[in-house]
This record gives sequence, C-alpha cells and structure tokens, in this order.
Amino acid sequence: MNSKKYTVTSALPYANGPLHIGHIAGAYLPADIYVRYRKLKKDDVLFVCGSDEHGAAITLRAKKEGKTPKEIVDYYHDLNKSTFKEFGIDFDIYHRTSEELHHQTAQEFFSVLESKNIFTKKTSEQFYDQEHQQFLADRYISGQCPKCSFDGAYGDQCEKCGSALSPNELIDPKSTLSGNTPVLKSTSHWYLPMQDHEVWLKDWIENGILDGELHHDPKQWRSQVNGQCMSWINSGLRERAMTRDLDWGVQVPVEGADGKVLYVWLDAPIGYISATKEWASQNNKDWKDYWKKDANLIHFIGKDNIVFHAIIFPIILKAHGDFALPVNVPANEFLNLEGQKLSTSRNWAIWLHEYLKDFEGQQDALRYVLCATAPESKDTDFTWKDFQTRNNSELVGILGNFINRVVVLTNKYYDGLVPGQNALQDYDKEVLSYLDCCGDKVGDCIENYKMRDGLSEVMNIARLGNKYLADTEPWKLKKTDEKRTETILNIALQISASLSVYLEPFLPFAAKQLSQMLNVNFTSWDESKSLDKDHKINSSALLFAKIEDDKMEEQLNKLK
Ligand code: B3M
Ligand code: ZN
Repeated sequence: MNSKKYTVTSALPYANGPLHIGHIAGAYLPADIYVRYRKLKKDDVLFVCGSDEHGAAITLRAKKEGKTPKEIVDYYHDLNKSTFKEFGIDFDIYHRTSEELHHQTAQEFFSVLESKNIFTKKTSEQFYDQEHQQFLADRYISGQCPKCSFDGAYGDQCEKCGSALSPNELIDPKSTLSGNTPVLKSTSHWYLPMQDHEVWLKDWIENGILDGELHHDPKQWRSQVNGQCMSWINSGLRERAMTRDLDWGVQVPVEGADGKVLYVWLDAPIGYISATKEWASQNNKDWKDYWKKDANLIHFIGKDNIVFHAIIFPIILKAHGDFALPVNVPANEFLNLEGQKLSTSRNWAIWLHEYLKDFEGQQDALRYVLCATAPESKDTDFTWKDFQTRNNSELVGILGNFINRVVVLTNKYYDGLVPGQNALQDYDKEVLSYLDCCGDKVGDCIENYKMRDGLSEVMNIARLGNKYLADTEPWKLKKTDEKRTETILNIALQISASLSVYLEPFLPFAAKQLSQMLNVNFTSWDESKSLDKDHKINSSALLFAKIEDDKMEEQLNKLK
C-alpha cells in the first residue's frame, strides 16, 4: 500500500428522487472507474458518497406528497443505495446527511468558522410566503433568469444556463408553494463574504498555488471547470447566505438561532467528511488521514455543481484550516436522451433501477455505453439505437467474440490446458510487446480522467486479439503445425488474461466472469498476467447477450 491517500467523492444525490443515466454518466461511473483502477494499483483509496437529505427540494416534495421529509429521504436513500450497489458503483461507504454524526460534524465545522469570524451576520429582507407563513428558500422561488431569461429559474440556480443566482436577482419571482408573489420580510443570517477570499482563490484556480506552494497543476483540470470558476470569480465574488429559515436541516449551533438551518450547500459537502468518519469508525482507521493537507481529494460531479465544489467548499475548507483542498474536480458535462435534455419532471429519463429490472444481468452493457459516450468535454446524447448497436457490434461482436473463440479453441484442442509458447515469430513479438505497454496506456487515460479513451484502449486489445487470430488462423494450422498452433493460442490466452484485469474498472461483471472462465484471480494492475503451461481454464460462457429490436421498441414506447 503506498502511503499517498486518495479520497474520492461523488456528488451526494438528493434523496428526493431516483437515479437516472445522466447522474451515472456524470458523477458516479467515472468515479467508480477511477477508484477501481486505484485499488488495482494498490493505492490507499477511499470512495465516499451518500444521500443529500436536506434542502428545500426535499421539503418541497414532502409538502406536495403530504409526507414528512424523513419519509421521503428514507425511501429514496434506500432505493438509491441499493441501485448503486446493483450497478457495481462500489462505494466504501454510502452515508446520509440526516445521520446524527453528520449533524454533529457540520455543526462543529460551522462553530470553527464562526469562532474565526469567517461569516458576517446580516439582517436583510427575504422572500416570505404569507399564505404558508414561511420564508422561501432558493428552491421555493422561481422566476425569470436575469442572465438568459429562462422563466423556470430557481432562486439559487438557473438550470438552463447554469448560472448561480440569488433569489433577489430573479425577475417576477413567484413562490413555488402558493404561486403568489412573495413579500419581503426581514430576517438575519450568516453570510460567507466570498470576496474576501478572491486573491488566494484566483491564484489557486489559475495557477494551482496554495499558501505559496504548488498544490496542483491547473492544466490537469478540465478546461470547462477552470473556465466556469474564472468567469464566476471575474464576475465578482460576493457574500452568500450560509443559513436558511427552514425547519428541516442541520440546526445552526448558535444560541437564539432557532428555526435556522445550515444552507444545504454548506452542509452537504461536509457530508463527505462525516461519511469518512463513519467509514473510519467501522474500519478502525483515522478519518483525518483522508482529509489532512497531503491527501489527494478528488470530487467527481456534474457541471452544475462546479461552483459549489471548486469555489464555495474550498473556501470553507481553507478557512477552517485543517483540511485538504481538492487536487482535481473532474466535472462532466450533461448527457441528453434521444436528443433532448434529461428531465425528471417530464419523466424524460432512463431510471437506473428500472434499467436493472428490464436488462437483468446486463449492467456492463450500460456501463460500457455510458463510458464510451461520456460527456467528458461536451454534452453528449444517449439513444437506445446506439446502445443496441454498441452492445451488439462492440461488446458481443468484438470483446465477447474474441474471448469465446480463445476459450472454445483451448477447450477443444487442449482439453482446457494452456499450451506452451514455442519459437516466437516477429508478429508474436509485436503482439506481446503491444500487450506489455497496454497497462500504462490505459492507466494514463484513467489517471487523466479520460475514461472514454481508457475504455477504447481496452477494446483495442480485444480488436488486436481478433486480428491476431484472423491472421494466424490456428484452426487451419492445427492439423499441419501443432507447435505453431500452441504458440498462437498461448498468446491469445495471454491477451485474454490481460483483459481480465484491464476490463475490471469499466466492466467489473464481465471481468469477474472472464477471470472465472480463465480460472485466474489477478488482484493487481501491474502484476504479471502470464498463464503457466498446463494451467487449467474452465468451460466457455457468453460474456454478453445480443439485444433485439423488440426490446428497443419497448423502451422507446416507455419513454413516449
Ligand atoms: N445534492 C446533487 C445535485 O445538485 C447535490 C450534490 C451535493 S454534493 C455535496 O444534483
Ligand atoms: Zn439562465
């Protein structure tokens, strides 16, 4: 185990709805690929996530459904946790922010900031719904976006143009509770004067400098992340309210602050820390090792969370003083569906728990397509047609076909015993030397958060295998040149053994099945994958099943 520690987080899903493929493509699958790879590299890596259970979006839904917020979050926390697990997103812990441990952690964090006078206390006019007798948090207010005139913008964010907003910026604001125009009523809150942090923050984002030292290489960050942060900073940082008048959330730990809770975007990222504490107590570890200054903190998110993870959370982490700042925030862009924006309200989505039911045992098909079309540098589009084509022509046609031929031939010709490697021809040496540098090639892609490229490098190994068999045609040589046939199948088996490791981060289910077929159990990215002569492999089984047209019709009709 290297001493360097990697703390990898994925955005905490709001526990007020199910997961869809956009969530997975954005913040969860890339993180899972990264963590699985780091674990195979024998790095000390921790993968934390959990439910984000506070905030107005949840109390809104509870009101609408005549339930308590607790009932809402309990249902979706369990659903999302089990759905992630079944899809192979292998968190070390999936915690939740309604846990007492999180409330304590967030309150302690707040108290440290308060004791350092990080906040400014201000009384101001806030939107208040007279019919419901309550102040309106950001999500309770909708109106026209001042930046792009989209008329469904919320008080904290415009989902159309991604701008972070404040409620009083909205044009013609309406309460989402009563539909009335809200009145202004005075209330006091704690504000984070972000403008006070501009100098060091700009240096950190632009040059990767923190406290006079190089913290990270800004060129390693996605350009759209730096871009969004710099435009946010250059448009002028200003104070932002860090508490809200809500009865559901983490109580502000100050005398006389009854009825006030931490702003959800203050408490939620601290959820990564409380999740780490919970995991550490369950595994007899010291949680601080994963958050102190030399830890490699990496936040996997969608682009709508960039400001919260690359500006606001780093400000409070640095202001607190005891924590590491993220070395990277590899945010993905958005995934669209059949040419349209994913929309939970319009039910224009593919829900992950439904996919798992409709395509039982085919998690890897979706993992494959979501990775191969991941919105890493721009928005991309998921279509069922593309899903079917990639599954049938790439997973079945290239990868599954190669593995099947190798395993069938080895069982047929050698009763499942790995044949020896005899005199190598130039072609064999070329194939083996290509194979030798694949581990680094795929690893470099993953370490640079280029999961699409990493996956296509792995598929190139299977393409190479197919070409090698097609060029050498061992099934013809069998009768005339036994030695040559043995060598060809031996090399084809080495290629298969390498695939059983390099596939694992991307397609863990297929990798496991392949390892069982080859009767191997490699646990390290860099260890030798060579199979000894007479190593006994098992019988063949199809890694992937074809997907028929009628199944696609069914899904498209479901969408409409
Ligand atoms: N709950 C998810 C979202 O904005 C939000 C992420 C919190 S990460 C600390 O979709
Ligand atoms: Zn807008």
